[in-house]
Amino acid sequence: MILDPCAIEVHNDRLRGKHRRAFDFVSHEISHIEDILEKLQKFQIAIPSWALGTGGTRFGRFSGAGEPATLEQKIEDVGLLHALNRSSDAISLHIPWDIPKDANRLKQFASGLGIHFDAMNSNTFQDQQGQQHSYKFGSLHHVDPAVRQQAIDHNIEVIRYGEELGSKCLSVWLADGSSFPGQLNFRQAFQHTLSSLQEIYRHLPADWKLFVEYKAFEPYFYSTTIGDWGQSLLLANKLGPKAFTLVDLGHHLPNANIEQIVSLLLMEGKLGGFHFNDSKYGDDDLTAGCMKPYQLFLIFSELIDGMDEKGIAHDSGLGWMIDASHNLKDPLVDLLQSVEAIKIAYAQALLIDRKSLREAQNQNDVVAAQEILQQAFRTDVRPLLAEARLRTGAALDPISLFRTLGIREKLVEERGRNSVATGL
Ligand code: AOS
Ligand code: ZN
Ligand code: ZN
Ligand code: ZN
Repeated sequence: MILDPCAIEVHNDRLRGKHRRAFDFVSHEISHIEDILEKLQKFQIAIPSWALGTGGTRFGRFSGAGEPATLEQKIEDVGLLHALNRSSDAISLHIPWDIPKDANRLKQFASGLGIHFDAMNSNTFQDQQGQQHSYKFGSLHHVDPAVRQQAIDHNIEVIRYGEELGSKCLSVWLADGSSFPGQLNFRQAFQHTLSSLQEIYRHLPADWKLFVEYKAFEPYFYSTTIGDWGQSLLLANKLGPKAFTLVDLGHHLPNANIEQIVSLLLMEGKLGGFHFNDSKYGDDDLTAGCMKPYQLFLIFSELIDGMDEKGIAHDSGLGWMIDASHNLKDPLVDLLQSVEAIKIAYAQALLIDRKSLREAQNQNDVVAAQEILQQAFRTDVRPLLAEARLRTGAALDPISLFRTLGIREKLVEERGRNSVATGL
């Protein structure tokens, strides 16, 4: 047992007095505090298996010690996060990095830690050992039908694994694109992608969703076959009611207005889910909220407004997931930071005075509208998150507890210094 449950109680008892004072201070000003706390307690963010190890850069990988080397250990890591913050109750797997050998046993092991299996991710952006055809020139969009078929079959296999684990969603991200003008016939590449996805969609169980992730550039730098939300939405609309657009915050051209994109996708009933991360330049995959917390808040503002209008449950209506990976921090601590940042933005957006905002908008009162948003954004909601954690048996300060308990050191002791996670 890496984390002794009593340790959380001891930790919370020590911090309780200080927390009370901070909580009382902010909560007096908030009329619907209980409603917000309830929502915060329910809000869960899935953890991608590939974020549990240090990520690579284009130039090298610097693995940390004690990374999870097996799928069990990855689940164990997410279980640890969830025990600390009670906000990460699912893991998102990636095939072939996380092939489940004994799905039933894994399911049991995970549910013992309060963890279930979120979206399954396929991989047709790398060639695997023994694979017949190469993805060098793409997968679902490839000019050769045999390559397309191989990629289709892989996605169907991923669905099968997911079914065994109780997942309900397939996320497809393609590296398909081109780096040089003239390399591709755009319309043909798009049509091939559509017909390949249609074949995958035919194999999607009735209660599953298919998420189509777009990305403006990288690994190719002239065109991406699913390059933006328009292309993803076009595909999702043609595929049918189980297909949705997935928004990864790092996948836009610089300065894109992501909050406007998500508001329209929601309006169309085609927003499937999120990959949270933050960036300064491109798909930097940094910790959520570390660069542009106001953008994250504005995105949540649109999400809440749109979800409430449509009666979509905040906690279960959309797929919330982190997609981050980098080289510098302990991945578990980093994930705690990301979850906290996402929930801060969510809580701040819950504070927005919607009625006054609508009035200001209808009267073209620009100043009032801005003031209303900034009033919410500038509120320190951290005590609300802490209170929600306290009420669910999580730690008041997960990061400090992780560090004082020496959790990473214990993992290193158990797994060894050279234990490395599979992934990029
Ligand atoms: C790639 O840039 C995308 O963000 C993917 O969602 C993800 O990082 C990948 O599928 C990991 O395997
Ligand atoms: Zn992503
Ligand atoms: Zn990405
Ligand atoms: Zn990213």
